[in-house]
Amino acid sequence: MEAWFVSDIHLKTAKERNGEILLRFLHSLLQENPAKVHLFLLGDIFDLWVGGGSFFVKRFLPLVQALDELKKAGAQITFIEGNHDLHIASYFKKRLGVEVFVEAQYYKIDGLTVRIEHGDLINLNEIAYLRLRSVLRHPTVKMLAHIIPGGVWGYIGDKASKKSRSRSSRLRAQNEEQLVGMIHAHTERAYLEKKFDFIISGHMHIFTDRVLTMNGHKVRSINLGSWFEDNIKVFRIKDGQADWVNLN
Ligand SMILES: [Mn+2]
Repeated sequence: MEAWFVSDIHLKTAKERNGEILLRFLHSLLQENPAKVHLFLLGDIFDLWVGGGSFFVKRFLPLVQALDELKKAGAQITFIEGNHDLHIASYFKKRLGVEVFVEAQYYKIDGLTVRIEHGDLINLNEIAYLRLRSVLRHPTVKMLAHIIPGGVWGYIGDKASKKSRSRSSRLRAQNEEQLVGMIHAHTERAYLEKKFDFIISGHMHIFTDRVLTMNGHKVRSINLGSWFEDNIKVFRIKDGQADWVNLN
């Protein structure tokens, strides 16, 4: 078993640097042992993808094709939606056969219990966002997501991503340790709900990988960071061993 965890690439096009790195990575999985692969996409892979129309499929076509090939070669693919990729099941699930979820999920990987989630519920101070999240997740918006043409979402997204960039630089200005503290507090809250060995999230754009002790049980708490860095790395659990793999 070979599980890979990727999030927060925030791709605007398939052709940009990170689009090419992702494509190369998907092709490498395809060439090695795809039937052993479980690829976890933990949200905000795209800077914007709303609904199942052809607009976004065309925009990211080489990547969509690579995911399709990987799936057909026997890989398992799980996509947890972020706050930038919304209502994607009608394409990813129906057409590509990718599992799509919004909320946290648990998987048994080589005997380890792994909780995965996007991570947009970690920072409880983001009240405005949490409100927006419940609006975006409302069934009426889901319906609209399929009625409004992709190009319109593209326009709204370009505006929104300018705002969200200024928001993330504000977040970054906060003490990084404070954000890591939130990730760990979330780890504790989640552990009380249900036990696990690993908890893996994105969204916070903070690379962190720490072993915490919960009721005498060692838990590994990971945030995948983002692809806004110079060094791109992804997390892997292979034959029960976990490590980071550099992609460039
Ligand atoms: Mn996010």
